[in-house]
Amino acid sequence: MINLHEQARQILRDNDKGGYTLPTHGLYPYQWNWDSAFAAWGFTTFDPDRGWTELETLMLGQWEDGMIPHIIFHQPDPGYFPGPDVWQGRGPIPSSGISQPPVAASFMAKMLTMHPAGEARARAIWPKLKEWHRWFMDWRLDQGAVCVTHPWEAGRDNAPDWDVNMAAINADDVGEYTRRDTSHVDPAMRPTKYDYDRYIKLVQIGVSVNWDQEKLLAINPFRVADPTMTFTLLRANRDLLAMGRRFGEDVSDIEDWIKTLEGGAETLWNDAIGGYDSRNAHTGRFNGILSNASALCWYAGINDARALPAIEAMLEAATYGLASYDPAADGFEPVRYWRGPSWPIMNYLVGSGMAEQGIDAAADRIRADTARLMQENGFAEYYNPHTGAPAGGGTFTWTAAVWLGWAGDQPEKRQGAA
Ligand code: 9WN
Repeated sequence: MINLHEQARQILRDNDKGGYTLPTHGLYPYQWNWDSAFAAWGFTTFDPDRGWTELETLMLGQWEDGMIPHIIFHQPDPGYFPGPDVWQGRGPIPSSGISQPPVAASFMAKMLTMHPAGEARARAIWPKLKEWHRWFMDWRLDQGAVCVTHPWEAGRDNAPDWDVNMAAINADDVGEYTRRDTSHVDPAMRPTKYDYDRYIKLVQIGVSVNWDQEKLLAINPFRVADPTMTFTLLRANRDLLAMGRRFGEDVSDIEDWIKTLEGGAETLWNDAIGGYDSRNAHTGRFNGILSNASALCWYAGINDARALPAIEAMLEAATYGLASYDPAADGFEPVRYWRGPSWPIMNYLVGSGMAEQGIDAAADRIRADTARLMQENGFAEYYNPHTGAPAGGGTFTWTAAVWLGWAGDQPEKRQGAA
């Protein structure tokens, strides 16, 4: 029998660029923020020293204002667009100008439990994470919920959540550019040109004010309060708080952030869909989208019985984990990126959160389904939630990490053995 653990470890080693890990070769040739946090956790299952290094390298990209960028361009690579010349980030290392879901503190907490000897390294990283969280609290709140200022910031790039706000962006003058992603992956599995024109336009808007957050607040046409960001930051602050207490740090502002975010999370509840929704911060209107991010409330420590029926229905409507978009909704596309596929990383965040909150049946199912995806189809970026067919990039770092840290852990239990 093929040893999936060894395969997963080999993927991490092969994607290791020495200090940071690529999501996958070719398609994503740089360090991505939330991918890196998953990679750090995955490495810690067999090489803790390398796991800590991953987080330390991520911190090296931190901007003076506290932001940790979504991509750090350690070495130029023509295989990805848009690269450092387009982004013109103003950090210590060339980078993008936006951030990504702040899961790093939560993975650091896990790593500390797995490898207590790493405490000195965790203590050195902790203040940097705190400044990053403060940056979100200073610049990204709408009624206490966390906003994204670019679809790439949520990590759910072409999710239907953004459609209304994207339609309000005029990208007529975006200019000529050549995409690279569609030379690596089937275009049917990627965002459309319409989407890319707007992604690039938003980058140009950020560059026009040198990524000054105050100026961007006034001119950015895209601002969406998002469950991914709100729930991951809430969870990350809880983990940061617990570690801060243990390290004897001043945590009073983190306690306040948690209260603010709990209030903000409640403002994302949309009765009309029976779920947590994204909200256009410019108009105050809900987007009416039930997604896998709607199911992150448990991960954030909010055990909300109101949210369960719709998520259970989404699980019933798919065969392999939680679809990224409600399979019953108009516009569901089973292989197009964040408009339908099942993503192991989201399955992990949702499934582990449910398990912590005692939602056992759904949690066990998500975990078993996620394991089957990898057992049957290897370590892909995402998968068709009906057939399990692999999609997007292959030999994917964070998928391998999810196997090592969660889905592939205790397989005998999942298979129903005593
Ligand atoms: C843009 C690396 C990243 C993930 C995102 C995923 C995808 C990038 C892209 O790949 O986004 O950031 O070029 O499509 O949507 O969540 O971090 O794996």
